[in-house]
Amino acid sequence: MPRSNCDVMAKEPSTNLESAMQMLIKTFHKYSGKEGDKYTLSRGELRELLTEELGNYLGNAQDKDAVERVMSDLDANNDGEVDFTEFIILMGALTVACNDFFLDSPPPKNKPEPKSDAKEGEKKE
Ligand SMILES: [Ca+2]
Ligand SMILES: [Ca+2]
Repeated sequence: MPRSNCDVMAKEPSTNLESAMQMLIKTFHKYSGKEGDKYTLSRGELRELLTEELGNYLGNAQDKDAVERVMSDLDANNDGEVDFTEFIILMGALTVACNDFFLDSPPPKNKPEPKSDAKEGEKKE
């Protein structure tokens, strides 16, 4: 794996996006380190992460079936654990879903019209 720019973890993030990356990594390890393999989420760890960190998005994460579903969706290599790559796919999918919602929202009213007709005729060649 290329590691060239991964020193982002070694220093203070200077942009929102860098902080977001750090938060994803830190949040994953906060839960993955609780039991079993330090670097993967067991079912229990996944449930805890979902309920404590993503309660707003996955309202029914307390529901055991919901956790099972997320787990089987995410566990691409079927080892019963969610590793960081599998976790980041969930975060990507959720972020895409949020972005779709953003795109579907009606634009605010009173959108200023761009005035592009001021120089009509000037560009004819
Ligand atoms: Ca673990
Ligand atoms: Ca897995």
